[in-house]
Amino acid sequence: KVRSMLDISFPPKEEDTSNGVAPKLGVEASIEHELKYRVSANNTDARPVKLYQSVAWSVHDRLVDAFDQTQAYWKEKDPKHIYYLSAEFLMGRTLTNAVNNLDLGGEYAEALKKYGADLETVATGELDAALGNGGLGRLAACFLDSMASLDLPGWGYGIRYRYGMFKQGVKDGLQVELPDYWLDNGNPWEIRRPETQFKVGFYGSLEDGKWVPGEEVIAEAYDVPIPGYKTKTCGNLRLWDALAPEEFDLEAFNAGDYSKAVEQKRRADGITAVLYPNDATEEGKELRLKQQFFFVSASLQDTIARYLEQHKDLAGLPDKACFQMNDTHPTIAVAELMRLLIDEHGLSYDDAWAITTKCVAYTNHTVMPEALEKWPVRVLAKLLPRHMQLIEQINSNWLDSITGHVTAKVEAELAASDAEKQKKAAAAAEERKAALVAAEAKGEEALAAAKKVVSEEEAAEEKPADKATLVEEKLKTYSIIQENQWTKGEMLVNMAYLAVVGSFAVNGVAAIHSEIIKTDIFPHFVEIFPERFQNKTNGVTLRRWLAYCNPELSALITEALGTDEWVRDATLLAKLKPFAEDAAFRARWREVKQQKKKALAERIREQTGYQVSTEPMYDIHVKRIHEYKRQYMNAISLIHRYKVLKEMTPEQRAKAVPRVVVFGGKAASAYYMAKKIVALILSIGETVNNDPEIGDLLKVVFLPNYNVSEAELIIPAAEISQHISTAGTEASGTSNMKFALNGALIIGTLDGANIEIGENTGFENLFIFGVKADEINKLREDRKNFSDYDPRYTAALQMVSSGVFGRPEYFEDLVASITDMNRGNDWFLLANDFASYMDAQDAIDELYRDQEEWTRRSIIYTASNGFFSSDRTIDQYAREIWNVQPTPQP
Ligand code: GLS
Repeated sequence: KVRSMLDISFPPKEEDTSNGVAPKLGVEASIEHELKYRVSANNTDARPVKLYQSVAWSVHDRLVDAFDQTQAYWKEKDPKHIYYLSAEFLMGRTLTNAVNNLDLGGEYAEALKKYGADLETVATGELDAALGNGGLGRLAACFLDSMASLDLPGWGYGIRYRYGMFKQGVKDGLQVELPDYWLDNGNPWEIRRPETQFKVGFYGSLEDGKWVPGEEVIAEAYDVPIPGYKTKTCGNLRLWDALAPEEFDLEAFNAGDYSKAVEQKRRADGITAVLYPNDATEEGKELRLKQQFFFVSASLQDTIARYLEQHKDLAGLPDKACFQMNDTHPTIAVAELMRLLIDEHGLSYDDAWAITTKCVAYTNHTVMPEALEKWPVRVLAKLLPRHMQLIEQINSNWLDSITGHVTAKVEAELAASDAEKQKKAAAAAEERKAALVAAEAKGEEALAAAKKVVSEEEAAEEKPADKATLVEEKLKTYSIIQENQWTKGEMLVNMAYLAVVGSFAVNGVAAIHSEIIKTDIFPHFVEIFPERFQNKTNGVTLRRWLAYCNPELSALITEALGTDEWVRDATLLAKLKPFAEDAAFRARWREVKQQKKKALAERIREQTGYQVSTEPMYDIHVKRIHEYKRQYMNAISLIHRYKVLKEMTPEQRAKAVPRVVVFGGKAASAYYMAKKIVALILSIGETVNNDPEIGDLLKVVFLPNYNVSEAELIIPAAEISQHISTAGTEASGTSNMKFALNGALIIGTLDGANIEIGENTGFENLFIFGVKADEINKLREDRKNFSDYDPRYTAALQMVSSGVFGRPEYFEDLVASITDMNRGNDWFLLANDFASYMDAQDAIDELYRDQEEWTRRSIIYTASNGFFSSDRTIDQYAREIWNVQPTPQP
């Protein structure tokens, strides 16, 4: 008898079902085992990286244990799950976080002594997993950590991009983009699941109402275990890779056509190749939609398949699953869930709609028009014909359902204006009558002329508006499918509208933002379902963003509070407040900051060659480069600062407050102005940092390749941090929270979460400046006649234009974008805010002279901002949107 694989019993019949090496080998032995067998480090000189890999694999095994146990437990208990659908998860490094969340820090530190290494150094062998652009993707990563730490049954679902966010380099004073080979050294943090695959179709046609895709790819799962903090719970991030259904076309190969033979594979590879391809071209657009549909379809199929393993009736799906759509990127989920329920599982349209709208919720993360996705109907209909058909049906049902409401609204408006109009019309008719009587008295000819005038007037008189037309016009503003306002005749699907109609909850990410989406983006939807709109102010995980990135400060906090419970319960940080008044404690607080500044100074030297002192104030401005975030305004202020320092006498200079100003952030490769802003900062640095007259009084550093790991180094070193977006533009911001928790003071506008940070910390402790969100529209209107330029501002721009920082022609259109009425006209209102920004900067210098008061405030910041723990945010989502319960293992 030939034995088959099926004869092998699994799990092993003996009592040992403990899964692998971890429980059998202690930490030290497991590292040794991995070093020798898994990464084969003998006889190679790549031992430092191999040591990281071995440690990572050793931790991996322990994670797998926690993961298997959690998932088995949840399967048995069958609680409702939250599925967080996101095109981005900006995870950064995993090692330190995993070891500490598993509470194995001590054991690993001990084991590594043998190699003369510490965990911190070994951790630098890991490449960042940069599967996200910035705040939105990092928020998703923080949320996963909090979900697991709160024992909430939840998975993330996303895409396993082979190339993450590009690496940023600097060459000849400009940003250059390099590919991010993050999987190069293998990835110990993922588990490939060839047994979990789903087909995802594209293109094709509808035959007898049924979709026959013209192209199919296979989605294959990779699981990334997400350990909660000091709990047995280990959640999951499931990322999809795309495979060709037939990797290799043998027929084509035999016919001599090698390139055709691998064509399918090439096409499948393209889908998961790179994070957010360039959006500017048609091909790019289609590929992005393909990515979105690819991961959404696989995730929904996967969830439904697991549900059906344990349940028969899909009507119960909303009791077991909630899909949170992270921005509009996964919005096609609304149509795909409908398709799966109707076409694959035989439900009626109405039943499917009832289920969908109980399962799906939507978070809006931006009010910037260019980021609110609208897909051309043409593109959608070609790539996903069945989905386009469903969207049309959803839209038509939606418009039908509100026609009554809209008609009543039109009638009310008409009634209001009718009375007024009738009065006017009656008066006009009287006048005309009088004119005819007067003309008649003058004879035949005059009467004929008057009659002509009257009939012309009557014809020109405003006809009562046609109600039906008004209703039709108004309905268009609610429609999911709309005409492109720029390209007449092109129809677009407004994905945000589809998301609102298809979801049972819609939320913004900070209090002000959640108001703005109600008043400016979706006001007409608020009329229909006011209860759907909520706020969930963002948060950050205190594990990564305080406990692990700043162990020195954490130790001090723990010592003061007499417990490290604050890592789990951030409200306890409030108990630090009295320590702000303790001079000895303040001295120790400063010592920690000094240590972190030293580490950053070392990094700056390594990356840029600039030697910076650790004495000056560390002033940090790190985030994606964007006009609305106004790094440019900061740059202009630094030119002014430089000019002032140059003009000072030596006595005056001796009294100046020295600063090291650090910028970091990537400009999207196709974002013309953002790249020029990077270049300007680099040029200012080049001039200022090499000016012997200036010395340590001012250094302007652009630290390349800002990413999660750099942030972990930079944020603890900050003394002041800048969050200076034009009011009303930054939905929330999350680095502001990280800086505040690490005791950096904030200079900022009344925008996003700055406002709530101010409320918690006391506005008097922040440096707030600038116009308010509700003034913006009028100020933009007034820009046409703006002339009130601050002379410091004009002089600084003059220095750019005259070439003080080199390449004046290159910076010409950057300057024009904020000075020329016809070329941008300062859309983000730098000129309006500059003077108050400078006042705030002066106040910062003044306060820094008083180190005791400065440190006091720094402690207050940490003590006041526990609210911004993502545990609090996730707890609110779980209670107020998801209805998902903590399910810890006993
Ligand atoms: C963003 C916003 O711009 C940020 O203000 C916000 O903090 C973040 C997370 O909610 O989402 N939206 C976006 O498209 N990218 C972001 O970082």
